Amino acid sequence: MTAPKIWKVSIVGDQGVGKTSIVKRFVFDTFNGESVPTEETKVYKRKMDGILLMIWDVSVYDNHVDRILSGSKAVIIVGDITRYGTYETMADIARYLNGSKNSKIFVGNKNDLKYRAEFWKDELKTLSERHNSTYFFTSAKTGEGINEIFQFLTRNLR
Ligand SMILES: Nc1nc2c(ncn2[C@@H]2O[C@H](COP(=O)(O)OP(=O)(O)OP(=O)(O)O)[C@@H](O)[C@H]2O)c(=O)[nH]1
Ligand SMILES: [Mg+2]
Repeated sequence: MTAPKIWKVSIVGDQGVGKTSIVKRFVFDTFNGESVPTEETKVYKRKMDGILLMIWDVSVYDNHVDRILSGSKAVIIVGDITRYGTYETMADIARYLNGSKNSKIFVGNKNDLKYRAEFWKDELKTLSERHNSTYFFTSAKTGEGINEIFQFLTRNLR
């Protein structure tokens, strides 16, 4: 018998971009419109494609960012497409992580509100190309694109 693969994946981004909502949609297939700031980093689990994903929902208040990100197979960097400032934060985080081994995936969340978008494909394309990576649009509200992020990880990373 081979040992199960266990991967740590961290999800980061500005306050309120929908990190917790994305994780809860993926793990429990639920969405509640409530806004409860994540004060402490929390780990969720789900198995996919034979890999146990340990998903770290990183609190913006966490002071141990290096510890959190170290050992992450991938870092999902999320922005809220209705707030341009959250895109700038995505770029800052990606720059900060440059040189680290973890793969970066860029996510524009709240795609159900795309009529209010302040950034879109051009910006995410630029950012993901700069970091040899890829991007997805998601909506934790409708579920659009959520499984695709994690499927991409399990199928493309080894
Ligand atoms: N319309 C819409 N609202 C969303 C979506 N994802 C999250 N939200 C809402 O945005 C707000 C913030 O979502 P959270 O999941 O708490 O965001 P977060 O990034 O975990 O926030 P912090 O933990 O405070 O950093 C909540 O009111 C959510 O219901 C989405 O895809 N569409
Ligand atoms: Mg949260």
